Amino acid sequence: PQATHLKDYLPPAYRVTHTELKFDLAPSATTVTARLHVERHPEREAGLPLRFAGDKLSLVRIAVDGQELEADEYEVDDEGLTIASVPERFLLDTEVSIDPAANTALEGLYVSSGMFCTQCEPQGFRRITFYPDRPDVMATFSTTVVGDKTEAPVLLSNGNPVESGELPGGRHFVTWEDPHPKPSYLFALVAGNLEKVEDRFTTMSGRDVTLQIWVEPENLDKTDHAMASLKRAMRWDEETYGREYDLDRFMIVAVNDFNMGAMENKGLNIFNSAAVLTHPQTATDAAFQSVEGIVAHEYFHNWSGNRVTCRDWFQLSLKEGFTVFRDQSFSADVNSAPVKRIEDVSFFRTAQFAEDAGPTAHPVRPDHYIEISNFYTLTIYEKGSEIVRMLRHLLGWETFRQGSDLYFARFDGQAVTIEDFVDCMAEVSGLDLSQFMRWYSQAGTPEIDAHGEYDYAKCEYHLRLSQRTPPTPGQAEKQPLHIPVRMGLVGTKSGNDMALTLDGESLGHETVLHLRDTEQTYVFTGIDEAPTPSLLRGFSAPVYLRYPYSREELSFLLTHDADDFNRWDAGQRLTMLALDDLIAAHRNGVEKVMDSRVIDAYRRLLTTETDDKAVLAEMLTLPSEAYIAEQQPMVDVDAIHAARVFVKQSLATALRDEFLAIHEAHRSDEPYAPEPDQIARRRVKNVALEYLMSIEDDEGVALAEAQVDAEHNMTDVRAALTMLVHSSRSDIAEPALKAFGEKWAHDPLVMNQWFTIQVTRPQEDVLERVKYLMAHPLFSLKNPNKVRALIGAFAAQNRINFHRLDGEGYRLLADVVIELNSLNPEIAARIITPLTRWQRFDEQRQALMKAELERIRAEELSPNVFEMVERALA
Ligand code: DPP
Ligand code: ZN
Repeated sequence: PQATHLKDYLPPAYRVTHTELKFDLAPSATTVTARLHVERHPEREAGLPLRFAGDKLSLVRIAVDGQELEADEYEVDDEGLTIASVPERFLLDTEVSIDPAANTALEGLYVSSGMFCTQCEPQGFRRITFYPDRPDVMATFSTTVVGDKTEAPVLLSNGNPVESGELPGGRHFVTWEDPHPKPSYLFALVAGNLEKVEDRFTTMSGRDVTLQIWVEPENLDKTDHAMASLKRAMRWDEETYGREYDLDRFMIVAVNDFNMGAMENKGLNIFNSAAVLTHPQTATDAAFQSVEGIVAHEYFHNWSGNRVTCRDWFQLSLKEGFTVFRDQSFSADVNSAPVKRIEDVSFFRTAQFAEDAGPTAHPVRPDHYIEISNFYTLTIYEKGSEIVRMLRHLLGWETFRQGSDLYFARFDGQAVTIEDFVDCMAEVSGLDLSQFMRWYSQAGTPEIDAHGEYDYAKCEYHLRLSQRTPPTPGQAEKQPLHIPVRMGLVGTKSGNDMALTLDGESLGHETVLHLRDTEQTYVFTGIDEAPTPSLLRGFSAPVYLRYPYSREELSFLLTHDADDFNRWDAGQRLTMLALDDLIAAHRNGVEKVMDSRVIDAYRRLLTTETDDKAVLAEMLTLPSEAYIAEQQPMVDVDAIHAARVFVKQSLATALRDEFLAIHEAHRSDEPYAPEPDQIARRRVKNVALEYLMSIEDDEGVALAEAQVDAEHNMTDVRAALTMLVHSSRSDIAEPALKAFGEKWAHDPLVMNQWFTIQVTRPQEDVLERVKYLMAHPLFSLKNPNKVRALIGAFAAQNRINFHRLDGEGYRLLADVVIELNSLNPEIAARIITPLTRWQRFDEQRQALMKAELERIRAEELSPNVFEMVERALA
């Protein structure tokens, strides 16, 4: 497979301004008739051949301006259609036949649970018809869908329905018109036996919009939360960004087999059922919150993505980074803002840092790719969002909003670049953002080293910051970045932020330092007591920050830092120092001793009254094994696991009564609601129970068992059942697991949780369980959610067993990758990720992981898996 390079970008030779489609649906032989209004692109020369993409299409008929083409006038190969000579402006008519039932890749038109649906981003449309399948070709669409009246009573596409009727042979049709020009990746079609829940929304200018969520009939009771989230998101986007919805209806459809979370097709969002369906008995709080965020994300794309889209796929973060930033801000506004930030950063520092440090590291705007589907990554999405967040902080909200308004006004209906976005921000603010643009082109996580010195005699505090970005594949040399470092100095006696004066300028109690050079020193004057610095507040830039904090300083910040995020971070750092010692002790075979300062800090947390339960729950949560691993130079999975278990058990033993009291204080029988306060209480309660269960305390076990039996809501049931299944109390766990499995056998989303609970058990025999469950009648490699719930969860969350020294965990994953490579290349290329991170482990594991990668490489590979393996072994 060939790489595509950003530097080679050219506009297409021919573009399409209007697209008329007709689908005659049948599972194994659907006919797609297309009439494309084609013209030469004004920026390209005349007389070029026409080249449209097409993949797995059987061409039945082709005509230019009504004239059927002779066999020697065109050519069809594996990647598309070529016509040697075409007029400046013409109609292209084609008819192709496709096989949706055989489409297990889930790109283009496919059948899921008996229903037709599409996924076209990034390059699925070329599996539907011959087309310039690239985001800079924007056309209006008119789509007629013809289907069987009983099998597909509902026929949906983008825009507004303009005509419908009966046809002979028990068939019917609906014609849809989408007046907004759009690229092919936003095309959607759904047909099947669906039912809808309907609501209304009045926009800020008073227009009435019909909102519909389409689901399989048995899921009608699981749409309330998505609908409420949609209305909140629509209002929020009006109030916060001044963005109004622009069609008469907005539809969401839930689909069981889906590669992504959801897709922002114009007016017809298609969702993975896991990202839309919720019910207190079937979905956890985390699932409720994730649905809220994803519904908002896809809705926000209507402006940041659809009205203004990407010129080419290298600009993917233009829409994704900005939209993730928008959905994170929305979730922060409607839930606990500090907790949203803590959760996002903790995920970011675990997963994106790992990506940035590994062989698949790439810039937020990559400069080449083999398979663009491989670039729907944490770097493009989450690091892209962090960059937009930095812009928001550099400009201030008001100016940032002006920049956003300018961007939408100037580029409405166009396909643009990341420069276009950043230039709007520079224009409204007058800031020079040229150095800032390096964030988009340089891969790798920058490291900041900070050193502070207090000069008693002069009442000065000297803060020295230096930055360095490590080399990444293809980028040996790095330039310094423009890094905003939000900070304060906390008075050691008062515990308050001190007044900051820098170069004679008074800056208030908190400021943002602009680190631009490799090294800079800041001299704060009038500092009359030794301060403890609180740096990178709110994680103001996506960097590693190193500062040689003592444990006393961290305990101090944990209590006194005015920034909630940094208070949490101080706790994490304190725990990390203890974990480092314990990891070393485990490796050296010496006795482990618990740091009493960590116990004291936890005791204070457990016994001090706090209003913010959500933050408390975060503070009580230990860093995950994956997070701890990211902090180590070389990952020792067994030592990390043992050290973390030791900390958990030591805290549970020392603070048993406090944990019991906290659990008791946060119990409640009120009816379930997915509201921040209730969610926080359940979190605190279940975190406390987890500590008690780590020592299998009798009272803790009884509480867990009772919580499963009570069946009050899925959050509590899943948490307690997981603790039991992961404990040694199989006498209680096995019957509970069995009952759960029987009760929910009909609900795939619940059964996925049942798979995950089992494959994440720390017990050594879990691999047998994974294999057994893969043969379970409810498991299928063809369903991406099941693959993620079983294989993905095992590889990512069960680190000690995935990394077994006999290599059996690696072998299992490689077998799955090989099978998925032909079924669903996109999912295969994602699920392989843990194997690509071999560099971080000891030699023995490195050899085992590389051997599996080599075994995969010997297969006949899809471009997706080929690219991942090549990068991993480069
Ligand atoms: N559906 C994916 C998302 O919304 C890709 N656009 O991020
Ligand atoms: Zn998106």
